[in-house]
Amino acid sequence: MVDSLKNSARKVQDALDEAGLACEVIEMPKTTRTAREAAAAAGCSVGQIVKSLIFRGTRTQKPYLVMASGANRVNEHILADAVSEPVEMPDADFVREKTGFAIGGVPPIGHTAPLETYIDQDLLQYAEIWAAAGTPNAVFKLTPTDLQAITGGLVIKVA
Ligand code: 5CA
Repeated sequence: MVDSLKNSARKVQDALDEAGLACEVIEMPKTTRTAREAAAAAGCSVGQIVKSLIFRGTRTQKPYLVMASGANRVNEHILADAVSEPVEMPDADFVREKTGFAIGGVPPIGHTAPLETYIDQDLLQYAEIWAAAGTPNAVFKLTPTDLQAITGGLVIKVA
C-alpha cells in the first residue's frame, strides 16, 4: 500500500506522480544504500543502478547532480569540462541541504530546488534502470528515456 511509504519515499512518489510517470516506489526488505546492494535487492546488474551523485563547483559552490551508472566512477575532470569549473565531492550536509535527502537515498527528482543535471551515457544501453527513492531501502524502476524526461539532464560521458 503506497500510503505506508516513509516520508522521504513518499516525496519521491509524489514527484513521480506529478511528472506523469507511472513508476512505483518500492521499499525493499533489505538495504539499497549502495549501488551493489540496490542491484542485489532489485535483481539487476550494478550497471543498471542509477547513482545520484552531488558534486560542487569550487568557484560557484553550485551543486551539480550526476546520474551515473552504478558500474562507473565519475571522472571529475570530465565533469569539470562539462560544467566549466572544477568540481569536488561535497560533504553529507551539503548533499542534504541541496537535495533534501540523505546520502544513500538521494533520488533523481523531488529535490528541494531544481538541480543542473547530467546523465551518464552508459545508462542509455539498458531497457530498464533502477534509482534511489529517498531512503536507503527505497528504489523505483524506470527507463533511460524517463530519466532524461524527468530530470531534463544532459547526456554526457562521465567515466
Ligand atoms: N541507494 C543507492 C543506490 S541507487 C545510492 O544512493 N547510491 S549512490 O551511489 O547514489 O549514493 C552513495 C554515494 O554517495 C556514494 O557513491 C558517494 O559518492 C556518496 N557518498 C557516500 N558517502 C559520502 C560522504 N560521507 N560524503 C559525501 N558523499 C558521500
